[in-house]
Amino acid sequence: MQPEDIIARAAEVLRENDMGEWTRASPTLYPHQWSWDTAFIAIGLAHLDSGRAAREILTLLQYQWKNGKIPHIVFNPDAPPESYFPGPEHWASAADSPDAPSGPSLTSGLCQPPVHAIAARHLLTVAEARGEGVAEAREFLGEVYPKLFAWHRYLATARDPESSGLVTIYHPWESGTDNSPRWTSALERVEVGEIPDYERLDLDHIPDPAERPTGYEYDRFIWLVEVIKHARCDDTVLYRTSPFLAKDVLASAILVRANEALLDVTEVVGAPEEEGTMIRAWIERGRKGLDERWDPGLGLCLDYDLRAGEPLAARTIAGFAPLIAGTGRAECLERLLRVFESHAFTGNPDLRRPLPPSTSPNDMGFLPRNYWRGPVWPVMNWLFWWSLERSGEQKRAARLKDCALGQLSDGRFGEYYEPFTGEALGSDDQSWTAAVALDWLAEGEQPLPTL
Ligand code: 9WN
Repeated sequence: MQPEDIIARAAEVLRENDMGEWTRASPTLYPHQWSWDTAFIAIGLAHLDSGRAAREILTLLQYQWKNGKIPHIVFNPDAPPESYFPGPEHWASAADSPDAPSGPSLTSGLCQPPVHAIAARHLLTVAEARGEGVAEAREFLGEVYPKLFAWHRYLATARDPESSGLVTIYHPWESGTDNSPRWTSALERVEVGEIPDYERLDLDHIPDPAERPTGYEYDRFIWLVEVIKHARCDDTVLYRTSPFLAKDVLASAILVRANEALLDVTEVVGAPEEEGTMIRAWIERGRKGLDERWDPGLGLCLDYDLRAGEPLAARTIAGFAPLIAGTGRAECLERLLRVFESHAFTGNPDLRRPLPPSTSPNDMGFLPRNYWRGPVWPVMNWLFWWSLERSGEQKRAARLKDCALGQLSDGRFGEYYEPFTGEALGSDDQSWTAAVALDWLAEGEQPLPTL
């Protein structure tokens, strides 16, 4: 496929998944609105229709919880019954939380990595570059700023009572990298209590169950949902009771960059000076927190299990968190780049393309077809490309982008890809895959379609 065909197909995928004011994550496997997917989708949509991109984010924010939390799923009331588990019925009791948005129960009680401010800021960048819709983009930032500030404050307080600079999660789904070996040992320590009978609806939408998490993992995922519902999603209670309590370095790194984006927004919207001061402090604290989780032996940054009181050793893409955060320590960045390009990651000679496998082929938990245990995720390629550009690594960024686009020239817009064969896995026509392709190609010579 040529770039113009990739653009046309990507726009078609977003059109097919467009539900009016929001976009489903994929046609059948994920018929609802997901939190971090929304942010990436808006980054792509910005090139096709800036107003629609703004509405994508605004729709999600309508369901923001009173404590600032942006829920990880907003359920589509029109999705076919039995299309996704756990669906809205399963989360119904989360609406009992005093922090839940009023109205019918339409959200999960979890959250996901905070890409939203990066996406919101991106809308203005795209408008400025195109010389079109700048006033509207500024107006949009004025509308979302207080909500994004509340979201980041929630993460900096309720999700970090230790003021460590690192975000705490109660469930692997909150990391967005659900069954990554990052969480294996913490999950092994979870003793599963009584869980309701459930059916794995996800397995109906993919050709091979080996591409999805195992039953062992799902039992733990569902048990943790029970624990969270039982605590009425109360952060203070969960700090006491959740058997899974971990500091997530990837979400924390994304938060550092999202806070930088939010700081830019404070200037655009003329936010109170003390809010800018708070955001600056969060950025500094986030970088320091990541520094403290650096493992010199592995040359990676490691998550931390608060329950066990120990680092969670695994070689996964999350280990490159300081690269994403743009950490101040040059020796750390150099070492990270060496590891990124070593046999353990993109330099592995057997890879179809030098793209980062979600888990290193040298890690014990590596499985090349299984979800976050090895496959390459296009949306993560975008995150690394974007971070490399921001770290002044233009050449490396360009190489990564070319390889990532080469992978997408199969036109399938897979959710993830087998690293050695390049086969598309999981769902086809995944919205965020199409969105990042559009963002990569939008600056080229090719004319862009409208949505
Ligand atoms: C659970 C929608 C989401 C992504 C996650 C990805 C996957 C859900 C699932 O799909 O998670 O949230 O059912 O497997 O892991 O990152 O946001 O695309």
